[in-house]
Amino acid sequence: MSLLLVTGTAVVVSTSAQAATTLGASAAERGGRFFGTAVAAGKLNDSAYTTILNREFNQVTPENEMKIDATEPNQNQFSYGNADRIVQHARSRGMQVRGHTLAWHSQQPGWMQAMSGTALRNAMLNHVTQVATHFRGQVTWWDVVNEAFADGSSGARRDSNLQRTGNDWIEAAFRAARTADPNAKLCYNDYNIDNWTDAKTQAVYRMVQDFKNRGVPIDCVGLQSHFTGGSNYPSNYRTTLSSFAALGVDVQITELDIRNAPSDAYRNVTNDCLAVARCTGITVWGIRDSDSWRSGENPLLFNGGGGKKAAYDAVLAALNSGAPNPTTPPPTTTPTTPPPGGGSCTASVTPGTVWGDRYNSSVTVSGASNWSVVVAITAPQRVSTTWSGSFSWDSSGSVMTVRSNGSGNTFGFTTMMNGNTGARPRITSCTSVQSISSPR
Ligand code: G2I
Repeated sequence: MSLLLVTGTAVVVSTSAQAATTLGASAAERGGRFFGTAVAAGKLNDSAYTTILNREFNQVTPENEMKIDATEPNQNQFSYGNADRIVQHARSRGMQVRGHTLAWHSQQPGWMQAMSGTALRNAMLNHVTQVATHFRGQVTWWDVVNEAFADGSSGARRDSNLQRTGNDWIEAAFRAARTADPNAKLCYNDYNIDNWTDAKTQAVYRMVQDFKNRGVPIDCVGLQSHFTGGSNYPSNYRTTLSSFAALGVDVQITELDIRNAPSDAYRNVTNDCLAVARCTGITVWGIRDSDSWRSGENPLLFNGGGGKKAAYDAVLAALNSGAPNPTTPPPTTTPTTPPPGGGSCTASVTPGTVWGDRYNSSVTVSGASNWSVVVAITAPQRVSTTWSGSFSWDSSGSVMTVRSNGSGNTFGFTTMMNGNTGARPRITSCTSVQSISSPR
């Protein structure tokens, strides 16, 4: 209960069970998460726009104003006016800022597009250093590198002038950003890395895993999550979020918009983020449908008149029914699949080496020392080699049950692809097994 004084009259208002009424406030109550939006400097004079911005959101990403062509239009001449305006608007209202983006193949100024080799590498590093230094202390997260992987099944880097300076250009950018702003969280950001089984998702996952293993500074992964007709919300989205998080990075949904704004998909995205402790927030890519880069698809939470759409209500309700602030710090590993029946252990898959015809996987179990994990393989793929567990198979040959055999909590196996290069093993359950020698 709290006491609210209104022009001298005491009014008693019950606040104990009152749900938050804005996206940002509700997200903040869910473990200090944020709910943000892309902002265009040119719209900060539109009061209908800023009314919604200031009321609903507690995080802002400049939509275009921190891109390379905006901040360094001529080599070594930096231009921060529009970006500074957005940062000032946000920070004076307690909104956190995501910097977008320091190194990208797109929206390069003409002078940079014309460069290559060592000159381009040095110009890129200088840009990262100068811009991250200018915004030091004002930007919570930086999209250090944006969209560096190719679409499709190759799992390769995207060809670009930056990529042609050498495969290490990404880690070089991250190291330069860390030096320039040691307190900013440094993120890799991309689209089409939402579906866990996509080659692009797996390739980005392996890069982040490699960076963590080698001590390259990386703190977060941004999933843009532009869901169009051809790139729908995938049912394994939560697995993707939790798998990246299990590498020891935060994850954020950074540019969310969904064609025609179906409430179900918006609700699912929100619930998936809330289910993963290290999913620290969601940014939608614009406020009203009319502000969207895909305005013809009406993909946002507010209509052109600034009215709340059904998807807005779905997101706010999902946020409000999420678990409140966790009392314990988020775990560094999160379950790939919630264990059935109330939860006895969790198992997460780490992708291993991939060859032309086969790939390795390892599975780590937490929460039990005697366990039984069921793993589903997609036919015609077949497991050919196993280690560090006791393996048995059902009659289809596609479902294997792995029991602990005293060799630790990680087991592994090799899967022959047999022509299906996309599918990956799925954990269907993890059960803690009572040891016979130690009855309770
Ligand atoms: O393409 C959607 C997004 C994909 N991920 C990275 C984001 O940075 C990207 O944002 C969009 C902006 O929403 C658009 O506003 O990036 C586009 C350019 O790659 C932006 O479009 C540009 C137009 O190309 C320019 O002609 C225009 O002057 O927006 C500029 C400002 O309206």
